[in-house]
Amino acid sequence: MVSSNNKSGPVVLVSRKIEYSFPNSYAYLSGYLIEQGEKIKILFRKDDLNQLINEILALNPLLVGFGNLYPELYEISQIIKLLRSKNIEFPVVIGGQMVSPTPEFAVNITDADIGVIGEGEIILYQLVQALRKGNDPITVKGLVVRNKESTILTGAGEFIMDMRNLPKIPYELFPKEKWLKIGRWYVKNCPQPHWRFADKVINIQGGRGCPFICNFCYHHSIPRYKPIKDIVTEAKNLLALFKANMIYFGDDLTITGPEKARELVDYIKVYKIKASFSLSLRFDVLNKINDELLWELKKSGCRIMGLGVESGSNRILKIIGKRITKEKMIIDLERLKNVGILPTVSIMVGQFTETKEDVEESIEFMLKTVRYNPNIQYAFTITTPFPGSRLYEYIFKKGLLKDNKEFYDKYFCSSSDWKQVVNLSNMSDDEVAYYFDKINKLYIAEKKKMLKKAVFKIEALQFWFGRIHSKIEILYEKRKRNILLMILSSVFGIIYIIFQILLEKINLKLRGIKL
Ligand code: B12
Ligand code: SF4
Repeated sequence: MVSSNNKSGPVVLVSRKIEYSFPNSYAYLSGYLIEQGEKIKILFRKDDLNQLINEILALNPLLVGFGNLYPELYEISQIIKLLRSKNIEFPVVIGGQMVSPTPEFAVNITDADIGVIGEGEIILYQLVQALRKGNDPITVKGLVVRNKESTILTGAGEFIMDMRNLPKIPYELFPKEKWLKIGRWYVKNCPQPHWRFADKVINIQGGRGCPFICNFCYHHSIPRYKPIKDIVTEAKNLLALFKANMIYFGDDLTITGPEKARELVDYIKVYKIKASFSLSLRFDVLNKINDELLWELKKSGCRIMGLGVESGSNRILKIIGKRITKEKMIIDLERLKNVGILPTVSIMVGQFTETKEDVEESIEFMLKTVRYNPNIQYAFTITTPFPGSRLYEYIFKKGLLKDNKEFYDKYFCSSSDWKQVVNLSNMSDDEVAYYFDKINKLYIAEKKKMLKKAVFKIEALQFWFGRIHSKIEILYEKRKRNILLMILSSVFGIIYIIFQILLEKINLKLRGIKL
């Protein structure tokens, strides 16, 4: 039986490093456990894994938890390997998207004792209670448990049905210098007009699950939404608490139709919110929002709209399950340009049965929209059939891969983010790579044609200046007592801020974006 020898120890959860997004999963997990009176410690993964292991051991935890997205699976298995070499006396628990669709595989490949399937708040709490009382974890629903001889699935677990009952997020556990000033992260890593240097961004989750089933996507739970009024109230409180200027509605569930967009605009007015916001939307929803309401969204603060184009071929859009045509998407992107909302969009190459002609249509789509609005921010990916998606099922049905392990080996055989794991298209591997490269290059070339040269020079300056700033900060962190470095760091810090703000202003002007 899986048990813990530290029955009164804290629950230790090890999150990924915070970079450009707030870790919602760990925020809600810890919030729920704290509301139940549990002791929680959140650690963040670091480059020095031995130091991380020592920190975990020093806490004598009841259990240690890791997890979240599939790309983290390998690194987490390496951390668990190191932990195991210390003969630990507490269970290792994993959870998140990397576990839920393939639970038995995930615990076996990582050598974890227990996997939490689906939403973790209630299940993890029930597991914590069982471990504290010395009960067998197999009595808790929603788990996969590895006993010596077998792997046991304990059945469907409980989740929070009413989104109004989501726990309060214990922000004090998540260092705000890491997640609040996201504008600074963008300037240092990929300067773009969408995000501003001085942005302080709060993250609002509008719901969970999704009623659609795009063929590349996975959801472990049914769709549920928070009332718009609650979302806006939460935003108002957080904006005040963190003196933030921007709201990030990260999931495309916040606005499910024009009536929700209307509610959002109205509540923003009622609560007198003076902040910018980024909204994620499906194109079929944007299509139903008329021009007048779109203007109102813009006036109420909508600066960025995140949308998934995915393909410029109507045939592929149908296969994905997008319920929209390229013609309608082009009109919608033009409408966004007309009201001054900055779109961020994605296109994938290598979709199921995709041909060269389909990708050429995506390229044409991209070129047309960039010509109309060179401030569109595109991201291109190679289709990856992540576990849980319809495409993942397909690769085994069609015998393209043998099993979960083969997918894992192929996914983790290179560290590059943009690689082809399985070819689902009607193109050869080389052709997929060629077209992926082609769309990326043509995008950059078209932007260069459409925007003034100075824009690129300024963004390069912003980027390099940011890198130098990071280097000085690291140097200072290492030798905090060195007075000369302290003076250098603070003088440079002030010049840095002034310089970045100035560069940004010029850049936005050159791009024709009003502040
Ligand atoms: C916001 C978001 C992001 C953000 C932040 C992700 C993050 N790590 O927080 C960013 C933009 C960084 C991102 C990036 C990617 N994402 Co993303 N993302 C999302 C999105 C829209 C919301 C996630 C979220 O915040 N959910 C809210 C929280 C509360 O839910 P949760 O994360 O599922 O956590 C719950 C449970 O999973 C569980 N749990 C999670 N972790 C743990 C740990 C323990 C110990 C336990 C017990 C339980 C547990 O309990 C939590 C609370 O209930 C989802 C879609 C969705 N609506 O879920 C896709 C989604 C998670 N992303 C996905 C993917 C594929 C990616 C990328 C790989 C895309 C890419 N090709 O680059 C990258 C990977 C980045 C990386 N290096 O890991 C897939 C995952 C598919 C899969 N089977 O793994 C999803 C489901 C969307 C999809 N297309 O299918 N993503
Ligand atoms: S891609 Fe977006 S709309 Fe499609 S299923 Fe996933 S979350 Fe839902």
